[in-house]
Amino acid sequence: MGGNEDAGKRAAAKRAVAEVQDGMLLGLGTGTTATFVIDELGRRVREEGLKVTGVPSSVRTAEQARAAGIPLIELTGVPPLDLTIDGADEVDPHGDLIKGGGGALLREKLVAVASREVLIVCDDRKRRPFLGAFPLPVVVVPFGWSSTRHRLERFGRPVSLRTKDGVPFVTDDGLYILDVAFGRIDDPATLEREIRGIVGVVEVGLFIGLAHRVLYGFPDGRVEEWARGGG
Ligand code: A5P
Repeated sequence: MGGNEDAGKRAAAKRAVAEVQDGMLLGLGTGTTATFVIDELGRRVREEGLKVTGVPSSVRTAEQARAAGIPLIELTGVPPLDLTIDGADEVDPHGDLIKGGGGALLREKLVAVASREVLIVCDDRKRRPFLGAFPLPVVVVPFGWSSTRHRLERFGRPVSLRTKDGVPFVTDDGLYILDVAFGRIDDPATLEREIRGIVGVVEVGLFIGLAHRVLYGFPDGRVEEWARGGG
């Protein structure tokens, strides 16, 4: 954490917001990088008169966006969102992601799948040769959560209930999160299907094939772009 990492996040966020055009319906992600996105978007709304409408992926993001002067609506899917800008915890060479470190992965995925384009912004250090060093967040129903945890343990990896201040962390939708320390995930698409098939699991923080582009920010302000299907 710290200044260098923030500089990379801020550079990627600024580059992403520069692409936003008048009239866009925008998905707004959650997390520290998304915070920089909302700051910059709010600045453009206030100073340049940019006209956009945001669809927030968390209560936290909604509060920040509202305070920044960005008009908001809830997710309906009709019409589709023009663009979603969100962060990630890890990105692999295929543009597949682990998300959910901030606990908002369910709403983030709902917003992402309702978008024509998903643009990921992150510090360059989130770029990984494979996914899984970051514990994989799995959203579960509180009822019977420890029984769900036993079923997740069949993958042979440590599973822990996410807590905050000594009590279970509760998502905006009243759900719990189990973090699974895979270490290395060789086949994220198959793993996503297998985990989602477990009774009690609502969603998993693997975002496969959802990101269209990724902007990697560096501490010196440089930004590198990865695009799906690009050279
Ligand atoms: C929130 O649930 C997450 O998916 C975030 O997008 C992700 O954890 C990245 O967070 P930071 O921007 O804070 O690193």
